[in-house]
Amino acid sequence: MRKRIPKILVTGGAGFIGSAFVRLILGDCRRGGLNLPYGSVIIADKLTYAGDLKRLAEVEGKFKFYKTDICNRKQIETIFAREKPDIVVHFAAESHVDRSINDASPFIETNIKGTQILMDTSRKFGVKKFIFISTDEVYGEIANGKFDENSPVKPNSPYAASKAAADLLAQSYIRTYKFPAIIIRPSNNYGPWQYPEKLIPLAILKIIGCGKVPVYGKGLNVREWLYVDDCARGILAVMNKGATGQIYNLGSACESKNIDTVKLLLRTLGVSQDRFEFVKDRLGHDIRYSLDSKKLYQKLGWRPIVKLAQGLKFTVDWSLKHQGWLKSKLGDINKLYNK
Ligand code: NAD
Ligand code: TDX
Repeated sequence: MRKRIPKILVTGGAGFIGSAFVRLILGDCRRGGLNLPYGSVIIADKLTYAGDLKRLAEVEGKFKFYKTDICNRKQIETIFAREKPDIVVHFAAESHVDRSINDASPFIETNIKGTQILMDTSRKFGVKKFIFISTDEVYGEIANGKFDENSPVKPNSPYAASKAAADLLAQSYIRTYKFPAIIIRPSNNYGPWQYPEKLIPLAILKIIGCGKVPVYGKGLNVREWLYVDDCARGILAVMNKGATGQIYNLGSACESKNIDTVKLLLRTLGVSQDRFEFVKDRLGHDIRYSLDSKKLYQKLGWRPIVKLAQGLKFTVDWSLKHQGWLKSKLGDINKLYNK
């Protein structure tokens, strides 16, 4: 008898990481994809400023799309009643720390309330696996050493606090209802199609526009950089082989100070090393994130493939070919950073 193909509902599938995951699962098996047939991938996305269907152009016609707000319980229940998903992969979120510092409200709504509504609806309709995309930021900062999955949650920004609240709510549903959730905590992603509010695409956009890259403080903050396609493969490994009720860190172990990341990026772009400026620091700026991802490496056999220098090269090549897309976000970015 042929195995039934599971139906996968992806929230935030028009976003940066969600779209990479959708392109992977709808893509070629030889490239690690699942080549899923039409009808088995359903995307629910509000198409906020951060959502863009252009990211899905290469798999157009291969997925069903619902423009919806995850905070709208009625609409979400209607979608679940119609589609009866087996698996939910939940990416949808407000994702930018600087915006959360300007106004936490949409973060509380989407990241906390939206996650609650999705989990309630998943329980009601008997979803078999609910993958929640959390973040390394739930742990807060760490000057030395690494966070493993048992480290306490101590978020610092309003964004991180909203993600930690949702992460803890998922843990409470696991314990209380035996809810079949799996929590993934990825480190900083970068790569094609990232919205140019985040450091790497913002820096590229500045250089394309003949400006300088704004580096917060003295550029000493450390991030663990994960190429987005590696992240998508990690999430797929968890979806296929992860145990429900578990938490998995998803990091690259590739740490870099912001100033070094920016200088490497400037080299990759082939421009002078002085095309950056130190600017006012972010409020409450976390000094360093660092994940121990042994659990995922050892139990699920996932490994990141793309090293930072190579990933930046891919990202720069892609950006130079997609300058029109990056520049189309310039008005919004200027508004965000009050230019
Ligand atoms: P993104 O901002 O690029 O995309 C978010 C997507 O969610 C967009 O398509 C947006 O339209 C959609 N969305 C927002 N609010 C919604 C709502 N109320 N209802 C329905 N859809 C809504 O984000 P990303 O960088 O792709 O991040 C995806 C997930 O991964 C998020 O949960 C984020 O917290 C997490 N994460 C991101 C990173 C990173 O480095 N980008 C690292 C760790 C974890
Ligand atoms: O202009 C800038 N200059 C600068 O120095 C910007 C936008 C950022 N930075 C610094 C702040 C951080 O130390 O660069 C680092 C990276 O900043 P972001 O790209 O804004 O990412 P970060 O704040 O680290 O959060 C990211 O990683 C975890 C994602 O945005 C989150 O969604 C994810 O959960």
